[in-house]
This record gives sequence, structure tokens and C-alpha cells, in this order.
Amino acid sequence: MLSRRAFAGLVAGAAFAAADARPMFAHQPKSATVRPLPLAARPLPTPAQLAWQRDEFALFLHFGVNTFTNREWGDGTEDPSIFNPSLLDCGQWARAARAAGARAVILTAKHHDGFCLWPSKTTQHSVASSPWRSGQGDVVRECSDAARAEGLRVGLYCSPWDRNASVYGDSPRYNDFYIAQLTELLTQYGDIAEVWFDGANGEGPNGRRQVYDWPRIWGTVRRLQPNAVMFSDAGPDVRWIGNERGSAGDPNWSTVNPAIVTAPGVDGPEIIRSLQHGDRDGTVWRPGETDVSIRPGWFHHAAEDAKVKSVDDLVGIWFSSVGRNSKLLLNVPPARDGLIAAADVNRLREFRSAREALFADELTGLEWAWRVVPGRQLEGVAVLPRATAISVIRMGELIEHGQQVVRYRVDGDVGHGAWRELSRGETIGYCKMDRLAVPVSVTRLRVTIEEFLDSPSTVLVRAFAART
Ligand code: FUL
Repeated sequence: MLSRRAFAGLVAGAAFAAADARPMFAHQPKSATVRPLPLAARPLPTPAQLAWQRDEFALFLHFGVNTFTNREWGDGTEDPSIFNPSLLDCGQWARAARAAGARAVILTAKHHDGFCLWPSKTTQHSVASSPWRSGQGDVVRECSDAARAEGLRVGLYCSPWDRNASVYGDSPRYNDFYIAQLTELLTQYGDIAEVWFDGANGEGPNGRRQVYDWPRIWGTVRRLQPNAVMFSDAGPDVRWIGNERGSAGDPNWSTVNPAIVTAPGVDGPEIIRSLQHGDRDGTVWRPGETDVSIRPGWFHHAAEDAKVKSVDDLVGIWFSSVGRNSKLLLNVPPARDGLIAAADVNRLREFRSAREALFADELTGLEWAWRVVPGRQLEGVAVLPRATAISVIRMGELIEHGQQVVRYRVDGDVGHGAWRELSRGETIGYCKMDRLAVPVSVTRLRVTIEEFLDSPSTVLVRAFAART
């Protein structure tokens, strides 16, 4: 029988735990076990992917000429003179992000209109041609400096689809152009944590058809920012979650079969399934990022100021993204004056308060006693100091050692040894959160890992009491 806070896995009946078991949750003590982990032949995250996942929550900032034209997709013919965010204060963006509990921001350095928020040498279609700061300004610089000053990591979105570039569609020339833009972004603005490649392309049948040189593009990012993760439908490091509603698949594997989604911007039911759920037997570690806007649109439109998502909606998204082994990238678009509107700033603050309330009363110090039960299942039981109404259960695998849990169940002792099922699910990964519709008062908790792949690594279980 294994008895420790976090259980160790089992291989051929032998107990083990990770030698370097880093606690997933800061307050929990390091596992005392020192026996080396016999790593199964399963994909594992890189340090950059681990850091990305541990951020849990990042803010997306859609800002550019669309902010001034009131559009979602610009066509590249915008006059740069319309870009004049007279009160622009990236410190306000960064403070709002930090106050919301985000650990990174991702800025649209270039959207599909091709307008660059930095003074790129590759094009006239940029802030340098605008009246803002007399053409001397650089939003990428101000935003990245402000974010770092608030302790946030920086990511950049640079749209491959470019409706302004005259060389777009002349594939070799545009690939050179795009690589030159990425090179500017990845060499002049310090450490970049994430590079975001969206898959949109609205060129019609007579449109310009660009063949992107993805191996070269990805190779350039790897060379210039080796610690950055690259996001796209096809990764290579982080995959799109397959919708823009804030809903990760359930189950959600961080592993994928790389033969299913091979390039950004390709559609189809099997592709969306793989993006949503990952692939249990996938050979590549490519966790899903859930991007969703706090408003109906990605860019700020004054007409949507009253349509900012409610706190309940945002909390629901928290559970269907972070709570389903994904990471939340919540878009909060700055307005024309260069500031995030008060409605959004306030909502972000309320969202944080709502999360703090949900997770305020953690049952700390629970001792989990783990044992093997017939049928290759593992069961952990913890006795609560007193009967407590449980409202949320948060579990996490030590994903440094891969994702292993296929199915689990959580029961509570509702009195005199009567077990009642509280939740069940498929996959845990970095984080699985189950919110009980009605809090249940229990004296003991029991977690059963009903099925795992080859060798489950440490699973940490946290329980939160309902606020009375
Ligand atoms: C999509 C774009 O077309 C949208 O405008 C937005 O940027 C979204 C996050 O990605 O591909």
C-alpha cells in the first residue's frame, strides 16, 4: 500500500514516484520519494510547454487599424493616418492583465490587414506612417516593456495572411517578407514566450494563393527564440482548441497524432475532433490553447460595450478551459483611445474576485492513502478533519512525466461509510476541475483512477469547500 499525499505510480507492481517530482501547486510540499521514474515511451512536454501551461491564463490584445475602422477583418487599404490612439497606455493594459490574474499577454503585432504595430522596415503600412507619436511610436515596444514591468510574459501574433503586402501570393517572395517581419519581432523585443500563427485566410477562388514555408517559418522562430512556444492549428508546440467559444474538449489529451492536423487553416470534422480532444495515443505533446473574446468581436467596437461577457460566463469558461487541461487566452481588446474600456477592466476584476471566492476555502493538509484495487485501478482516500460541504475538486497529473489517466471517479462519504459519487471524467492532465452543481457534505474523499495508460505519474488532488 502506498501512503503519501500524492500517490506514486505503478509499473509491474512496483511503486515509484518521480525523482524530481515538482509540486504542481506551489503550496504543496515536494514529494519525498527519490526512486527514479522509469519513463514510459510516452510524449513529454518541453520546459517551454510546461511554462506555458503553468501560466494557465493569458490576455489576448487585438488592436490595430480595425480598432479605428470598426471592422473585424481589414482589407489592407486602410490609410495609416487613421491610427491615432491618443491616450495609449500599455501600462493600463498590463495592470489590467495582472489584476485579472493573467501571467502573459499576446498582442496582435500584425493582423490580416498587414498594418504593423511596430515600425517595420518591410512595409509602409505601419505605425511609422501614422500620426500617433508623430510616427515615432512602437506599440510592440511599449506593450512588451509594460507587460514585463508587471511581471507578465510576452507573446506576439503576426498574421501570415497579409492583405496589404504586394508580394503576398508570390510565395517565395512573401515567405522572405514574412520571415523578415518575424526576424524583426523576434530580435528587437526581448524574450518572447509565444508566437501565435492564426489559420485565417479569406482569399476567394480568384484570390492570391500563398504557399507558406512552414518549416522555414517554424525554424526561424526556434532559432531566434528557442524558449518560445509556437501556436497554430498544427502547433508545433501548442495547438488551437478548435473553437472560439472558450470550450476545450472533454476529454482533452495533450498528445496528438501529428498526421491529422499538418498545417494551419485546414478544416474538417476529424481535424476539429483532434484539435478539441487531442489523441490519446498521439506521439507528440501539443496541448490545446483556448482563445475566446470577452466581447462578441475580437476588436473593440463601441457598440459592443454593453455586450461584455458576464462573470458567470467567464467563470464557466474558466472551468471549460483551464479546468479541462487547456490554457485560457482571453481577448480583451483596447479601444480607439488606446485604453481598455472601463467595462472590460471592471469585468476582469470581478472575474478574478469570483475565482478567488470559489477557491478560497481549500481543505489543506489532507493525507491521501493510496492502494491498488482489483482491475488495475488505483484508489486514494483522505479523511477530512470534519464534515465539509465540497464544491470544487481540482486534480492534476505531474505532466513532466506525461499524461496517463484515462478515467477517474471521485466519491464522498456522506455519512457512516456511505459513498456517493461526486464526479467522474475522462483525462486529467495538468488540471481537471469538477464543480459540483450542489455542494455535498462529506467526511471522506475517495479518488479512483479507473484506467490509465502505461504508468500513472503523480496525481495531486485538491478539494475546495463551498462558501457559507
Ligand atoms: C482568427 C482571426 O481571423 C480573427 O480575426 C482573430 O484574430 C482570431 C483570434 O484568429 O484566425
